[in-house]
Amino acid sequence: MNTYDLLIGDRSYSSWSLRGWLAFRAFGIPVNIHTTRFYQDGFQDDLRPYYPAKTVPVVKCSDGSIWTDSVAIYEELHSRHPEAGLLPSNPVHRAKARSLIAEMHAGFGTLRSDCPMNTRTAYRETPVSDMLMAELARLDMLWSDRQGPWLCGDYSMADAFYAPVAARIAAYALPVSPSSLDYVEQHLQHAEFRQFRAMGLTQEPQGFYVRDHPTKPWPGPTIMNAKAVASGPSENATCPYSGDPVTHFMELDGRIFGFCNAFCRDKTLYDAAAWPQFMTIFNTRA
Ligand SMILES: N[C@@H](CCC(=O)N[C@@H](CS)C(=O)NCC(=O)O)C(=O)O
Repeated sequence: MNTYDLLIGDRSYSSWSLRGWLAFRAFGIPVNIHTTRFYQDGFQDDLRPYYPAKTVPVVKCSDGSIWTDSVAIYEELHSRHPEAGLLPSNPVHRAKARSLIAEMHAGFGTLRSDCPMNTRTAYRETPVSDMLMAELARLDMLWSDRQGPWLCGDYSMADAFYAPVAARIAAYALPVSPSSLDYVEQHLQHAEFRQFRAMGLTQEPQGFYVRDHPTKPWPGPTIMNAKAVASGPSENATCPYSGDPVTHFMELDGRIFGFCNAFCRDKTLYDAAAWPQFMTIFNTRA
């Protein structure tokens, strides 16, 4: 059985990384995650083991192959794990999913450059050029014909490719149809999207992505009000994620929970309800 190493960029900002990460994590395919940061000296060093990759996401498979692009990543995973459901099994829906993915991968340049993904901040309003308006109208058209809450039946890679677009519409308060707003809301509620965002919040912000528009709270689901605390004891002796002994602590609802390191604690702190492993402990009274 092959193993996979996935290198991604800043979780708050790297839209292509979100797609690559969802290709594994939204479909239950095990993967070792490695993180790099843009605009820092280490970026080229971090990419070197993935030669000839120039960008993230990139996958190194234990068979020696390197997958250097988000489309290559999900297509290769789909070929190797056809049962995982990255693409719909219905041929008509599958063709539609591939068309939607291709259009996203090759297009929407104005949306991408005017409104870079930033899941740390939401703006009350954003100036919208005619070119951006035309791309939003195209999204309204593409998203209006959905098979249920998601684009092509069950959640598929078509949805994963549009997850960063949904994040942009939410963050920049972009004008789209009520039906498109429902679809955006689906993404904001999606557990894996919420997990990726929560992990991003554990990292230092990068000033490059900040825009000078009036801000508002992130429009996703209400976050449970947890806070880090210096010491235990906690209700749980072992980390909900690793099973290792607890060393870092969090208070929620007047109760103390423990984790094996600061990252496990903080990703929970930023959106506890997004993590089924934690919620299993939370929903079991000690
Ligand atoms: N076509 C690539 C695009 C990937 C891409 O542009 N990644 C950005 C981050 S979202 C990146 O690595 N930028 C760093 C750079 O260009 O130096 C894909 O789909 O994977």
